[in-house]
Amino acid sequence: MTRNPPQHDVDESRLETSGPKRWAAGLPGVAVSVKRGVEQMGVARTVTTLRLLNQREGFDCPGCAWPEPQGHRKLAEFCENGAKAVAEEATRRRVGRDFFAAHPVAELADKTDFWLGQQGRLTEPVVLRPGGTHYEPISWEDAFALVAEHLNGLASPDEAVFYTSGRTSNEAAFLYQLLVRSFGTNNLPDCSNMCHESSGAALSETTGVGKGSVGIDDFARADLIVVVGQNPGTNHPRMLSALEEAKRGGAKIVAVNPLPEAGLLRFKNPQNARGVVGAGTQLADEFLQIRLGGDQALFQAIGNLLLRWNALDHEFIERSTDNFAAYAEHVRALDWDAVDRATGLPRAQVELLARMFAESQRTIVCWAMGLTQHRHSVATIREIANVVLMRGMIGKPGAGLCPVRGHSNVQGDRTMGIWEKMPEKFLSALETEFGISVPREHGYDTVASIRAMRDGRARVFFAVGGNFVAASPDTEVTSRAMSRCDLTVQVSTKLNRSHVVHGRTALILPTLGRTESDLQHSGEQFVTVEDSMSVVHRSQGRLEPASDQLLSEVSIVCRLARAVLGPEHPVPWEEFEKDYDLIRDRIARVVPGCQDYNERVRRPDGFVLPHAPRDAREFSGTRTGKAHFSANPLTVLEVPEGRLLLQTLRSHDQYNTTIYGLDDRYRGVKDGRRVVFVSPADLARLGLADGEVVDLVSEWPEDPTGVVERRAERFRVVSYPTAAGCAAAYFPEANALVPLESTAEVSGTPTSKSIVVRLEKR
Ligand SMILES: Nc1nc2c(c(=O)[nH]1)N[C@H]1C(S)=C(S)[C@@H](COP(=O)(O)OP(=O)(O)OC[C@H]3O[C@@H](n4cnc5c(=O)[nH]c(N)nc54)[C@H](O)[C@@H]3O)O[C@H]1N2
Ligand SMILES: Nc1nc2c(c(=O)[nH]1)N[C@H]1C(S)=C(S)[C@@H](COP(=O)(O)OP(=O)(O)OC[C@H]3O[C@@H](n4cnc5c(=O)[nH]c(N)nc54)[C@H](O)[C@@H]3O)O[C@H]1N2
Ligand SMILES: [Mo]
Repeated sequence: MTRNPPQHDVDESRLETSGPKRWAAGLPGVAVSVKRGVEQMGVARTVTTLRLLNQREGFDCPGCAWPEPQGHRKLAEFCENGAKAVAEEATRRRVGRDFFAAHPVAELADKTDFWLGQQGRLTEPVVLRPGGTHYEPISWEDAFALVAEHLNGLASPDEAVFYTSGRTSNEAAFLYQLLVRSFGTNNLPDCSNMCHESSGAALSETTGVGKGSVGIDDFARADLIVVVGQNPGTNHPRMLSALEEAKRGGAKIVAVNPLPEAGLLRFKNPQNARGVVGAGTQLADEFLQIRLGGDQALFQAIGNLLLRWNALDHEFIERSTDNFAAYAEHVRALDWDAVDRATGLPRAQVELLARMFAESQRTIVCWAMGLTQHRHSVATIREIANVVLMRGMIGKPGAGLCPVRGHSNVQGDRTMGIWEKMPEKFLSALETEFGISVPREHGYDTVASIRAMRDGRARVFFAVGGNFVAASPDTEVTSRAMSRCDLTVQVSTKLNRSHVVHGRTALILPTLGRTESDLQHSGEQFVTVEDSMSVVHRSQGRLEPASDQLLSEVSIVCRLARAVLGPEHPVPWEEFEKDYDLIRDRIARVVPGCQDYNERVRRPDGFVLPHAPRDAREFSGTRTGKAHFSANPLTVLEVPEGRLLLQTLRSHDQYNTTIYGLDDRYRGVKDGRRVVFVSPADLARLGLADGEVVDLVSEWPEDPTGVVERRAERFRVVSYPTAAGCAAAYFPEANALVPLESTAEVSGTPTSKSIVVRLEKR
């Protein structure tokens, strides 16, 4: 079996580059949405589908977790990349039994994720038997029996791992964790382990709630918005409208990023005339081109200056926080040389940002993967919380902490119990509600799951959504780990790499997507989701399903539960499948903040989950009942001579491992993905030139073997204005370089944004 991800079905020789764009969206964005829609869906379906996207009677965009505006929605409340996400799901292309008969798995294993995804929607359950060469059709009943036989044959429930990606609805997620815990394990890794886990960890310690504290309306009221380690122009395009509105209301916007990302610099809003024919709105007032991993130092420096200037909210600090003295002592002794080395920023610019913090009465700090995927990510986010707390910027309009989530329901899945270490309160509520007993020992997160499979301690891998093999770090190790399993099961909408790198027996269970109608015994069902700002609302697909063989995720979980747990199990699985209101009645009784769930999700804009720091400036969730300042040793990522620090990021034409196309328009890349962005100064220093082809080699010290090298082959060097000493390449092509053991302290998130590499000429 090929273990290194294949590359040959994309002709990288056509690749062209033209440097970064200075503005985002505008008419090219509209044109691309329509083009992709029509290619995949045809004209009529494109019109119907896009008309329902993010409307109250329609479905939630399966793209990102950015919220919809409250009260007023425009006719087109979506962005170019949301439209691509929908086109990808609502495509008319199909993968049926003929496809699997024609293509042996060994052949499919040699295709890129791009090729696999482009084949279309999965249409019926298929199985790959031990030693088999092709996936072949299997009935749903036989598929569930097969999974049950494997699960019930394990020596312990902890030998099974149950992954979730963040598109799963609240209803399906709630039932899935109930099934897994009833079966007897907390092995519930999810994509969040690789995503915002560091944010959740830092925020629950500092504010008592592992979620953001701002609502969408706060943006228009802010006078300073700092966007750190995030590329909204590509990954949360509707956020640009909120930034534009804030800007018009007088807010200052600051971008902190190693790359000059187009969306942060200037935005041409396709929904107004200025955006269509004019120059658009300049968004960022300041751009701090920081070194990778330098943000902890930056925020300590800001803390140091705020202290020095006595720009503190004394009353708030006194009344609502603890440990301020220890923090102040630590940050007063700051080593400014270390700040220089870590950030690479001129001190004047650091001071300027500190001054903006000092002068602002309403500040929001937003961040995403640029902060969460480093060894010291949790410390970095704690440092942001420190600065926000010093200024009392939480629990008041126009201010707060804003981790911007990725997958459209990743936050909701957590609320519903998808976590390897749910708190005791939740677990005992489950037991009381259903008359069952559930385990207390923490389960495996994503990295621990890979280790367990690699070492033979886990033998069954089950995934609701996602593409575990491609999204996880250390591609070769992860592939080997998957191949060691007795059974791998993927509940999916489209073909991906996790179907072709598999266990001895493998199942693909095709499911309905967000856009499709879900008809059950009691009639058409809707599901619910939670966005990045804790708003819970309904989502209802209207399109005819891609095949009449598809089951909803809820049906799959309910039927599997009956097969695994037997007909006598106290949870009424059969009733839940017939009528999702019955699931919501239980969510209402088990999940904190979800009282009257069925009634409140039916309101036009849904409802907002409670958040004590945001709602009442209360911090009852922390250990001391107060917001917590923390003193964190400063980390400076040192890079040996001749090496670069590499981040792995998203192009404008992908959704995680789903590749929509081969262009990264805002960064000026056309027709290819195997590129590595390096600054002109570094190229000169390393003796490399734009256009040269190199291997990326990561170096990781591993005892007792010494330094272990990992290699990703054939990347085109692109001269690009990134911060000095830093490089960038696309995820998932570069995942092979991320060592499994290289994880963030506390959160365990793979360090996908700071990998030491050298570039080796071919
Ligand atoms: N169209 C589209 N939308 C998406 C996704 C997608 O793939 N496609 N993915 C979804 C998911 S799951 C997520 S989590 C989000 C991801 O949203 P983002 O976090 O915006 O995604 P990345 O492409 O990983 O970009 C990271 C950004 O942080 C910067 N950065 C990297 N390292 C550092 C650092 O050390 N410091 C600072 N200050 N900046 C840094 C990078 O230059 C880049 O601009 O988007 C979601 N939305
Ligand atoms: N190097 C590196 N690695 C990273 C990251 C990075 O920045 N750099 N980012 C990390 C992040 S932030 C995340 S969130 C993870 C993402 O990890 P995952 O969530 O595991 O990956 P996705 O690519 O989003 O999953 C795509 C697959 O989901 C399936 N799918 C799509 N819609 C549905 C649906 O409605 N139901 C079901 N059942 N299946 C569906 C399709 O089959 C599709 O192929 O990757 C992480 N990995
Ligand atoms: Mo994510």
